[in-house]
Parts: sequence; C-alpha cells; structure tokens
Amino acid sequence: MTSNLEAQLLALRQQGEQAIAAANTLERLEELRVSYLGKKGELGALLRSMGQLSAEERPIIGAIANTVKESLQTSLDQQRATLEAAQIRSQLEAETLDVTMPGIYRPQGRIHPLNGIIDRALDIFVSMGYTVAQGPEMETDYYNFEALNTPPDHPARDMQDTFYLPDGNLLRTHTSSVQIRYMEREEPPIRVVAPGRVYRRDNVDATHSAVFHQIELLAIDEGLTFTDLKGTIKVFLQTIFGELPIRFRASYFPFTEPSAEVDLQWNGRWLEVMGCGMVDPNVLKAVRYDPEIYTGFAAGFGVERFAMVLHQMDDIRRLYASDLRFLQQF
Ligand code: 2NL
Repeated sequence: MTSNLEAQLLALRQQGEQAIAAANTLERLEELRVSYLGKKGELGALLRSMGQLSAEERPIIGAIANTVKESLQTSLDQQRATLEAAQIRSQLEAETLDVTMPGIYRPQGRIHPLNGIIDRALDIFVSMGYTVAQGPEMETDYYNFEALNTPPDHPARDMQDTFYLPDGNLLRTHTSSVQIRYMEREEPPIRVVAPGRVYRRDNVDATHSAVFHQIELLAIDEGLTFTDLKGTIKVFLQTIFGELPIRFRASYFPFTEPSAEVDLQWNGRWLEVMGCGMVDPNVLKAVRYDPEIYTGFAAGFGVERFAMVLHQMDDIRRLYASDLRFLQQF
C-alpha cells in the first residue's frame, strides 16, 4: 500500500514537472496549477486516499506528499517567472520606437501681411479701450446706407458701385453697418472697432480689388470733440508708421460732419491713408441716441492700402495670389 501511493506521488511529480516545463503560456500554466494542486486536483485525490494507510505509514507518505507539492509549486513559480519575462521582452521588442528616425517635415507657417496689419491695428485700439465687433457681409440697404445718412440718390448706392443680390440685399461696402448694429444693441459710451471684408464693384487692377479689408472705429460719448478724433488718429498712425508728420484735410462723407482725409508724410510725399469725421447727428438719430447729449467721431481705412504703403508693394493682387515667394518675405 505504502509503496504504491509513494510511487503514484513520485509519478505525479515527474509528470507534473514535465508538463510545467512544456507550458508555453501563462494560461496553460494556470490550467496545470489547478489540475495538479487545486482543490479538486490530482495531488488532493491522492491525499484523500491516505485514509486507508496505517498510523505508521501516514506521516511518511504525508512527508513525501508535501515535498511533491512544494516541488510542483516551485516549478510553477519558476515557469511563471520565465513566461512573464518572455512576455515583457516580446512586448518591448514589438513596441520599440526608433527615436533616431527622421521627423515628418512641416513647413513653418506665418501671419499674412493683411492679418498682420489687422492684428496690430486691433491691438492698438483695444489698448485704448475699444471693443472689437463683427457682423454680416451680406447686408440690407438700411444698415449699409439708410442708417448712415446716405440718401437714395447718392452715387455710392449706384448699381455700378455696389454688389446687389437678387433679393434686394447687398454685399456691404464698408464695416459701418457693423457699428450701426452695435449701437442698436448697446448704449453710450461706445468705443468699437470693426474689421472685416468689404465689397465694391471695381474693375481689378494694381490698386483696386472687388473684395478688400477695412477697419472702422467709432466713439460716442458726452463731450467728444474733433480734438479727441485727431489725438486718437495721431496715436494710431504714429504707432503703425512711426513718428511721421500727419495732416487733416477737409473732405466729405455722408455719415460724418465735418469730415476729413488724413495724410501721412511718407518718403517725403503726402499720402492719403484714412477718412474720418464727427458722426453726423442723423446717424445718431437712426440708432435713437440723442444728438443733444451725445457726440462722436468715426474713422475708416483700407487694410490693403496700409499694407502697400508699409511694405512698398506696387500691386494689390500680390496680397491675394498666395505666392509663397512673395509671402515668405513677411
Ligand atoms: C474711409 C473712410 C470712414 C466712417 C468711415 C462711420 C461709421 C459710423 C458713423 C459715422 Cl457708424 N462714420 N465711419 C466715417 C468716416 C470715414 O471711412 O476712407 N474708409 C476706407
């Protein structure tokens, strides 16, 4: 009886160790652990038959059973460690990054000269307390002309000058419409600057484009005078162009009275760079501001014109051509 059980235990150990050594996955190893050492495993089955043994035989066989159990457990632990190490090694090999590989070349982008001027201009006005406003490029006759004191027979309203849409709307010819909308929803004091695309029915040449960019500014308050307008324009222009002489020359716009053109002395010549004036009382009335209480000033300029003067360009079309040989100079 003794020798029979002993032989069975030793056979179990040999068989178990062979199987463990041959296990090549952690899952297979776990199956073997359960089938040899688990509660319903083979070692347990042999131990249960120890009940038949005599009192002298039992401790001897018990000791053998313990060594078998320990040596199987040790083999399982070793094989688990081996398999885990192999798994980590293959994962490291599979997921290796070659940090010496060349990168993917992405050309450096830069700010378009028009956006550069828009950014600089907005920074200056924001630093003076102005708010940036935007609005629709398709407008009604009211916001583009009527509210701006531009009578129906004014030449600016001519079909030759403005893009009209079949539904009677139009493409805005200035960003003043944005400021009318802004005044409708806000109350004075107002400090607003409106950059954006505007449209004119011009034939395209070196100095004209049917689509261009404008920036307008508007201030409404109690007690604003032409002096406030001059000071604001002077600070703005001299920040952009440097400390050059500027002058104001009488002019006319339907929406301002008095109105002026602003000239800048650039390379010894007077260059017209902006239009401006005191907001016409009729414009204030259109947005229900009392012209007896409030006055205001406004000004507007073309961004393309600024870009051409600043960067000494001779053709406005270069600004739209997306030719990198040109754009990379800025
Ligand atoms: C120019 C001249 C100007 C304005 C724009 C304006 C706006 C409102 C009321 C009154 Cl809401 N005026 N804008 C005033 C004078 C001149 O622009 O040469 N632009 C390219």
